[in-house]
Amino acid sequence: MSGTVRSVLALGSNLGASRDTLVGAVAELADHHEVRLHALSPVVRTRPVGGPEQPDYLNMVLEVETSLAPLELLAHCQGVEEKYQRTRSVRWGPRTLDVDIITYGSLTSDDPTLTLPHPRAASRAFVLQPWAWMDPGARLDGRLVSELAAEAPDLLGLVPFEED
Ligand code: A4P
Ligand code: MG
Repeated sequence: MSGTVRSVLALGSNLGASRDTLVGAVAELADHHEVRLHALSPVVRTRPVGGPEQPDYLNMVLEVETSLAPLELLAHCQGVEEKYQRTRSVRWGPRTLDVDIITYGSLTSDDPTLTLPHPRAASRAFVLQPWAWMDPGARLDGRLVSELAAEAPDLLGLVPFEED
């Protein structure tokens, strides 16, 4: 791969066999000749933020190195969501798999099709805390991700995931 960029992706699932879905999704995301897996966070169990009454989520983040252009990476992520029969009925509603692009190098964009960095990431512990565990020096909007996580309102509802 030439001309690669590091990108942080966030995964979430709260329907079906969420743990297996996350493991499968990581494998599918990395199964592309222009994507290389660089780092993985631990899996966390989180209280739902926003949306209707719904089950807890499993969340994690990963960092990839890619030569895909931003919209190509988004299409790849959406292709993986579709493999898990993601349906988009209710905004912030329950889902088998959500894959969001949190950052793409240092690119910023306010395009609604692909907003970068992800507009809600800086206030969500379910993204920030696993990211800080994966990469303690990571920064977002010039701030340490670990500090942003400590300030996020949903941090108290987050616990490391343990198998039943
Ligand atoms: N889009 C724009 N920017 C991006 C980006 N950086 N990454 C567009 C990915 N997609 C981006 O997304 C809607 C549109 O956003 C896409 O067509 C894409 O072009 P979607 O995945 O279809 O819809 P969504 O995920 O329901 O909406 P949204 O607004 O992305 O939801 P969020 O903000 O991702 O929140 N609570 C816990 N504990 N854990 C969770 O994982 N997730 C959500 C979803 C809410 N509450 C949660 C969790
Ligand atoms: Mg999404």
